[in-house]
Amino acid sequence: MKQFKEVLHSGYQQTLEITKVLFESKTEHQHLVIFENPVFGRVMALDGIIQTTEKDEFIYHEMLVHVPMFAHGNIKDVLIIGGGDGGILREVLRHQTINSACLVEIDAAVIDLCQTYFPLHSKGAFSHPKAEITIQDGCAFVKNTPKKYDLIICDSTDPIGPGESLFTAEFYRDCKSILNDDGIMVTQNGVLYFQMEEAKNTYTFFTQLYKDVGFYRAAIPSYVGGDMAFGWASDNTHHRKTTLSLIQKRFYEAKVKTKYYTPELHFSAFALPQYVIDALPANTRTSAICEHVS
Ligand code: AG3
Repeated sequence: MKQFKEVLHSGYQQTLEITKVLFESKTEHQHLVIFENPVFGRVMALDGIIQTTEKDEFIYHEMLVHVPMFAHGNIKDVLIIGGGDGGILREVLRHQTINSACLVEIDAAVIDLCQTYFPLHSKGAFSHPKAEITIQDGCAFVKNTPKKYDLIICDSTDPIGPGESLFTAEFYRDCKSILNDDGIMVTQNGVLYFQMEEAKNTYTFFTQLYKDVGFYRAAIPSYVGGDMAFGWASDNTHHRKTTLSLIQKRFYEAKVKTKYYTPELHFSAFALPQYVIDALPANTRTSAICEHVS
């Protein structure tokens, strides 16, 4: 039996059965493989690390989009860094109140191949009139764009290879300079149990830049290891603490249909386990604790 062994965490690897390899090549930037697995359906891996699967993608994409969207309530312009599979773009475009969704992906091959092999990730989002697609390194884009955004979603790979620059102080600084005062930035920050250092780094950089910093969580089975952390940064200290009743009101009015996200999950996702709070830098960690104010 053919197997895919993921190389991400030291001392622990997940192995997936491969029923069929659908595509494999070295793109301009990374090694890309798409294969079929009995549990997750089609799976895409970059440089040996699973990026997305047909069956569980909805959890990650819905949480990375709808939590900041409904916490804020008036997002107009969205910037997506990475996200070449189109899943984030698809969820952003479910919000009919937005003006524009700009996606910046370094690897054109990821967009092309995902449209072919994962058509339900983008569901036509790449040709939506509000979508603006740029093939460029996200770091260079955020340094040079004259535009400002209400929401920046960093749908990156792990900080290895091309994704490494998306976890630096410089990148976070440049993002802050193109974020509107009331805006929110969210990031994929790895699986907390295995990748705490990564979460700590982002947290430290964010606390140097923003008034309100935290994480929220969701477990995505193919990102093995329990809760994945999503980084949160904003100068508006209220967004992270938006009340459940307001989130519910916004969600029901928006008529966004979801498979994972609910207002109740949104509200509870900000609560952090004690071991995570303890691991965050002591001088800054009080802001990670989420007090919901009514
Ligand atoms: N990008 C995030 C993959 C992270 C994998 N890391 C891990 N398993 N700890 C996903 C792209 C989906 N649009």
